[in-house]
Amino acid sequence: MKQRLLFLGPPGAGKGTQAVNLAESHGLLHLSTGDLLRAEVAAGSELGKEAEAVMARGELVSDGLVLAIVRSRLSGHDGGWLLDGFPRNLAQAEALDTLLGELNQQIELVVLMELDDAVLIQRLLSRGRDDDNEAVIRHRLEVYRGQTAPLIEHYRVKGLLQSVDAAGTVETIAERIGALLT
Ligand code: B4P
Repeated sequence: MKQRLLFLGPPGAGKGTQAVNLAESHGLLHLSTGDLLRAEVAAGSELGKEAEAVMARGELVSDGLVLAIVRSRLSGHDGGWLLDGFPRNLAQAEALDTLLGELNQQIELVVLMELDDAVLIQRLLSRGRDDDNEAVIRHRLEVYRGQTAPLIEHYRVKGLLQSVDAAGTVETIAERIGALLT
């Protein structure tokens, strides 16, 4: 059973939704950089203050901040993990490769969740988080296409990438992902 996983896909594809369920059912460490950054914002920490305005605009928080968070959580963790929303650009992916080399760990599977823009936008508008208004959502989609989508090729050439149709019920999509883990 694969237990070092990475979820990739546009905002609203359901990465967080699937990651929470899968991490719980398989006993994996769930590392969502979005959730961790929102927790820093809520706590009013220096890091949170730096991240807040960037997130509200739908842009990416600086690589250094995000990497520090990921490094502190993965170091000293020997079990399985699920990275959700990280890496988000090539610099983060390369830094992750270096970090995992240091920790003597390897990604076993990258799940790419694919969904049409119209459905993504609808899902995010119904969620209604602070950064879920239409203008910001459209900007997040542009940032995804420009900065995150190149990671698809990065992981495809490593032979790690599997695509999943992210349309349908939460349960149906969970079954599709579960079938890739054996
Ligand atoms: P994230 O927190 O990663 O959030 P997301 O990509 O918008 O959402 P996700 O794909 O996880 O969708 P979800 O399951 O919630 O990023 C937010 C911001 O944080 C970024 O814009 C950036 O500023 C910053 N950030 C995060 N990571 C970063 C990094 N590495 N580097 C720099 N900056 C970073 O689902 C969305 C909605 O759809 C929910 O309401 C859900 O209930 C619904 N849904 C899910 N599955 C469904 C289904 N099957 N059917 C119907 N609805 C469904």
